[in-house]
Amino acid sequence: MAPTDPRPFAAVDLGASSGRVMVGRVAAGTLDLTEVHRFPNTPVRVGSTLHWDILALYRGVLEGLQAAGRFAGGPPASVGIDSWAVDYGLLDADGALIGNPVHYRDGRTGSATAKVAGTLPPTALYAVTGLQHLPFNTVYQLVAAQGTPALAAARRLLMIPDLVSYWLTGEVGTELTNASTTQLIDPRTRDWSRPVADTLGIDLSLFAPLRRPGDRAGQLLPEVLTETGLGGPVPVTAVGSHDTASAVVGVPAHGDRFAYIATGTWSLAGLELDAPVLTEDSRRANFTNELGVDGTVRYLRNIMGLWLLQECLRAWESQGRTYELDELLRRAAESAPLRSVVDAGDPEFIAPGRMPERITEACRRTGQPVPRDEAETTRCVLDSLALAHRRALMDAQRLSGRTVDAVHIVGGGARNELLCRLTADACGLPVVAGPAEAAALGNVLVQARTAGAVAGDLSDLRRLLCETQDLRRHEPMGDRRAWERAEARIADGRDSHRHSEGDKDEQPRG
Ligand code: LFR
Repeated sequence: MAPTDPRPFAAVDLGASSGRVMVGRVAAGTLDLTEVHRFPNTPVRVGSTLHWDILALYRGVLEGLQAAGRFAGGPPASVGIDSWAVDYGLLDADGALIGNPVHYRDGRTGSATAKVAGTLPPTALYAVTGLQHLPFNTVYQLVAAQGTPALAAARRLLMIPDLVSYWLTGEVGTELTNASTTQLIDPRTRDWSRPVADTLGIDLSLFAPLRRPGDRAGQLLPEVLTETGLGGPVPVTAVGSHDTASAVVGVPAHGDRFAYIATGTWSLAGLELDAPVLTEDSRRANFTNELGVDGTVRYLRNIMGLWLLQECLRAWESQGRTYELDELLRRAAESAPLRSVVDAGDPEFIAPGRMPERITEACRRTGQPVPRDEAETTRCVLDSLALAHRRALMDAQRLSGRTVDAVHIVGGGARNELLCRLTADACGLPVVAGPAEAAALGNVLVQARTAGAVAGDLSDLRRLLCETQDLRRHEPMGDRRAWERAEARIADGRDSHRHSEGDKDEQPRG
């Protein structure tokens, strides 16, 4: 093989609604990505607890690696794994999984947030970890699990991508970008915060040693090679195993005057910084400082994202009304703009179920007209997301002192032209849409750099994306004052909601 021949890398990318295995072929000037296997990720409620069906996902990974080998005509040069964050599996003394990992949308952390706030005030927790308050952060899950037989029997805790990596290689490790979503890492030292763990009674020895994106994470076990039909040896490389970390590597930006929105189930809207912002203003605005690839910080806020629409579609389907997304989006585009908007940062939308009704209730509560049909509900969701994108990017610039000239929308939402157009209009900035598979591309690029198929820093990797990926540009249009007025409606609604809730544990909301 000539040194410049593209080499195949397999990216396992597990999302909240589906998993996929992609093969990326990489060389200087070349970056092609092909999906070789996609499988559903269907959570299962057992009793009152919502679980991930982790073995079904692992089967999908094995089938995907087999498909990758067939597609590439031989074993991939390496495998990398990324997934959603915060969730974990527990292993017993024999290394066997104890129970199915619990889904972050499960309600078990209900009282743990107040318990943690009572032990370690939110201000102190933020000053050390810089993580936004989300009720499902690993810290809250672990405090909720304290006293359970499962946690008592646990000898190891592996985050979801690290668990898959362990099953593939037999080796344990805790990849740093995902570890930073536990709320147990200090983003200044990029290491565990022992004071936070000790104060909350969390045993840090449960975690395997930290590894960084680009580190070697082992080799596929002989039984995995047999199962997948791959000839060995096949190395597994640690990538930005938090899908959002990989997605941000996959942002096709020039320079540093850009914002990104990684869209999918969530919208993760923010900036890439060199150092964390740990101020009290930042905490109040509920901004997070997650760790990124190559020493970067992902300064962003979680926004409910297309989950709102996915849940509406699911609710309508269960009532026998199935819609084609394209048709719904076309009708939404023709619906009256900004008729009613909801706060797409409100944690009240985290749990599954009854989404159209919950959106209607939120409109009613804030004195706005309720959506009259599915197209108006869809428009309300997209207007609300665009407004939340605007709010997050304005806050991120104000709080960090970094200003931007363009917004990159990557991930599944980059295919949603209406969402991209509304975001450009709301932000008053050009939006560059694509690539939709940014997480898999970021995953592949970090592996390819470790293997020597490409070289350079993030800006070099991004240059390759700019040269090879199809991107669409949306210039901002329309009257920005309409968005300001809609924002005022949200702010009023939020204040009155806060007062009626009594601002229970003084946790911020984005
Ligand atoms: C996106 C994501 C977000 C994280 C959420 C829960 O897939 O990883 O970054 O906040 O899922 O893990």
